[in-house]
Amino acid sequence: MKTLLVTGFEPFLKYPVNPTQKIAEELNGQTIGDYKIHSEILPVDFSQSGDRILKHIKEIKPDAVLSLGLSGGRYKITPERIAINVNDGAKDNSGYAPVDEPIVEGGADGYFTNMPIRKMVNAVKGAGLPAEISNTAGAYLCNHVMYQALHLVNEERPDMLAGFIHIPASHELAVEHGRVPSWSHEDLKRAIITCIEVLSES
Ligand code: PCA
Repeated sequence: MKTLLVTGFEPFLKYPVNPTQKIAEELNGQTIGDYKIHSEILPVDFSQSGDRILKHIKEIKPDAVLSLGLSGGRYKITPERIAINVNDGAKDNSGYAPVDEPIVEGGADGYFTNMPIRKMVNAVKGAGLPAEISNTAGAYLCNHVMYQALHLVNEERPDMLAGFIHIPASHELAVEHGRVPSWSHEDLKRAIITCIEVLSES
């Protein structure tokens, strides 16, 4: 049996609910294919989230780490292709808004995920749910944790798989927020389970 670390994020900015938190919490302890899942929730905080994901990886020693983030306004499941070495964006939950900062001083400009994202997209579509590869994870916290995990892969853990999936809002969030396209929690979770099944098979 292999171990998969799944991470979700806490609520942030104008989103009082983060659907990735509920998905991660519900998957915790489950077995999907060859993977036993261990979930953790990350803070939306530039000074903490990177250290937290690296600490979880060091403690849990997963074979793969799949991070989930909300992208309010997207209407498909979007596995991310690349993480870039930039922190730039709106205030995090501690009120800090970086401008054009490197995540890792002297680190690679970017890292491609080593997860089978094309197969994931095809499998999610095959399950009847909309999906496409995204070519930008932005420069906010989602890109930040994806970069941190892939930097570790490239520096120390070449055998570990690391990737990131942005998901649309859930109906629960859309009801609170008022103006964002949304999916049911069940469909969001089914899409993520489908991606984990692909990981297990490849
Ligand atoms: N989405 C944000 C950070 C936390 C989350 O769920 C992002 O896309 O960077």
